[in-house]
Amino acid sequence: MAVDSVPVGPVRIDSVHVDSVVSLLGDIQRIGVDRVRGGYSRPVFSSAELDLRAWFVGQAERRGLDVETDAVGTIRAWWKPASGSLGDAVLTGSHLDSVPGGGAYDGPLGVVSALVAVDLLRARGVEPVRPLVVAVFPEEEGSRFGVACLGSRVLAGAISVDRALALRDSEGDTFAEVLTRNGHDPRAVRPDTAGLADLHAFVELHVEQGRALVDLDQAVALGSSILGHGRWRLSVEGQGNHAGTTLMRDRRDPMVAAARAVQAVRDLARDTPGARGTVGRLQPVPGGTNVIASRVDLWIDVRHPLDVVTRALVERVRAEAGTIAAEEGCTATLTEESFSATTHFDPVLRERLHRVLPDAPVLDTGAGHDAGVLAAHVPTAMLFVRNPTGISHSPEEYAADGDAEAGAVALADLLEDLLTGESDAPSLPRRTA
Ligand code: HGY
Ligand code: MN
Ligand code: MN
Repeated sequence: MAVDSVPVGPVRIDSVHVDSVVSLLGDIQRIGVDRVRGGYSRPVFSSAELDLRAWFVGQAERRGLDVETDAVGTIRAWWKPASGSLGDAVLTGSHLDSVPGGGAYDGPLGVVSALVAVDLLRARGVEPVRPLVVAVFPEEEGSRFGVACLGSRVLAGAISVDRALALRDSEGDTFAEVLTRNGHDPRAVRPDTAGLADLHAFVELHVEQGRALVDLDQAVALGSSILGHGRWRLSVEGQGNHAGTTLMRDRRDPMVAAARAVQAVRDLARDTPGARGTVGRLQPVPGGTNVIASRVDLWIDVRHPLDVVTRALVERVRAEAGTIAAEEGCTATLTEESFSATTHFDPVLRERLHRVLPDAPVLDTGAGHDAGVLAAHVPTAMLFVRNPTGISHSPEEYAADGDAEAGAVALADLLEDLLTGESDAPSLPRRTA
């Protein structure tokens, strides 16, 4: 395991150009800035995310990687070994799309660190015996089409192609239409579980979205599991009307029922140990200041280590929302939009990687990732980088320069072990497709 000095700013090591995470993040720091919310808004296939994609392809091609983009918009940049098959590849990477008003690191840190890891491996003179693929997954946040990890779910067969292509954004455009508009052929969209099963391993680096590494005073950690999580849409129907001419006793105001439902989500989740319940998005129709809404849609994010508890909590929300709606003269319909079971990362791979990074703590996470979806088909691991604020999905998300560079070095260490196969670790379990 080579331990590099941690370069900040591009340097040349033995005639190899080694970028730094800080300089590459600096390249993209003006793309997708959201002047209203603060932070970044980079929905998949928006002009901002397209600019980030183009930037990534340029960086990959500058490194001599062979770049391809599949029908669902997953970019793969290949570092192919001098000889040998393209099978048994090691996958790394993350996503470039963001939540509305998101931070600078959620997604891009994993993509940028993978590019720097390629530089570091080359500067070390590493000769991979198997390919390395740096991937950018589309729509990890589900901010445009409502389903998180949409691209990796399609690849893993975790969502039907028909349902994925029919998903609509807030403008009413389907995923199929947006793919077509961006030069992809929706008819070519299909799962690729065989391709996933052929991978040697997947390691995703991600900024930590909590404070554990701050409290542990460590720069990086390995991941153990991802909390099960799901998204449900609650639609409350009432009677739209005029704010001035409608007496209070005559109202069936879905906004009031929705507000009570938000409180109910908080109360029920707070009363369920280990649960998290969030309403981060609420949309009245038509949404006028002087208009009693006819309908209010709100989206509920519920998470818990035990999927059965998540489901039971959601059923209590459904019952409570129904009661509240009836009391307000409204109706309420709760629809599941996506669900990811609690995922435990591959213990054999994690033990092998822990031998490479013996000081790295092992952390679970409450945040979903493409790694959580692919883990069903590929031996998968995550590498977290310290976030001093512990805040994420916010402009306050942060990674100190030294930690960001240390994360890329740690990723290079892990990839070196996986790419050269010189570890004495037992071989990874092979998955059936
Ligand atoms: O929602 C999540 O946990 C992830 O950031 N998509
Ligand atoms: Mn996120
Ligand atoms: Mn993320």
